[in-house]
Amino acid sequence: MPTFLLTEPLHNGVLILRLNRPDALNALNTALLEELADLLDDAGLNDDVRSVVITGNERAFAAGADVREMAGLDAVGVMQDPRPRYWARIAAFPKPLIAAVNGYCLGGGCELMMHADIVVASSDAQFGQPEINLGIIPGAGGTQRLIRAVGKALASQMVMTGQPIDAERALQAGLVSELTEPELCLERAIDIARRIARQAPLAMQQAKDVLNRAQESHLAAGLAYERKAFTLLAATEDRNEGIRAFIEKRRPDYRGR
Ligand code: CO8
Repeated sequence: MPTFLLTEPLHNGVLILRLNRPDALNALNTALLEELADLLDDAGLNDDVRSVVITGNERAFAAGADVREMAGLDAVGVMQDPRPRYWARIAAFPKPLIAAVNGYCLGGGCELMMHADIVVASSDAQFGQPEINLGIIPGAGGTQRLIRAVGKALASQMVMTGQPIDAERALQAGLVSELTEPELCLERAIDIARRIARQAPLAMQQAKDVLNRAQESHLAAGLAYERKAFTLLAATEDRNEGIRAFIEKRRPDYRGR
């Protein structure tokens, strides 16, 4: 049974995951990351799960990797650390992942947030990569994903100074897609997740795959990849259903086939 992650019963195809280490501002220890990787693996295989919302509490999405746990690791310990494997499984989650971020979103927490496809942030959220203050650097994609999200100057400033940016700045920089009042953040993320959950699942997974590919490939390769995915979807029943429903002026009934 998970102990550091709370789940809510699946509703309208949306699974809600809540990071649950309130005494440590949801610091991501190894056990929490393993639970998260396991849950996302299961959600990826469960046809009833169409989208996932991940959130923390009102004080913190997550304040980083667990510094106390890290303190016990020497170079060999870091080399043998199982966490990179958990991060890889989180990154491979094939369905839409929406983060609802209140409060601190720092270090490994910011890196986890950047694994989400869509981020809704509360006006009180703070985003940062403070690892430099500990004599280290981000180790779960923080340099690479941040620079792709906000560009070189702001990413360098955040990584090199360790100082966080506020929610307004994160919105301007494109790190998050929407801002809300603190008490509305989760609700808005669930709204978005529900809307996504109503769409054709195979098209949604292809959309995620192709969007992610854009971060890793040059334009011509990305366009070719998009074209292949677009063509593949022409073989699905849901594509025919979607187009037929439009013409017949009714709601589509998608089956994931
Ligand atoms: N790890 C462990 N415990 C934490 C962490 C953390 N990252 N952050 C907060 N806590 C704990 C505190 O120790 C404290 O516990 P206690 O009450 O037992 O002393 C409790 O949470 C509450 O925290 P504070 O009392 O410090 O709360 P404040 O409101 O005063 O301050 C801050 C909030 C500013 C967020 C402060 O807690 C802080 O600076 N936290 C550390 C932030 C940080 O440095 N994060 C980066 C960590 S390093 C990292 O993420 C590297 C990722 C690499 C991943 C590689 C994987 C392979």
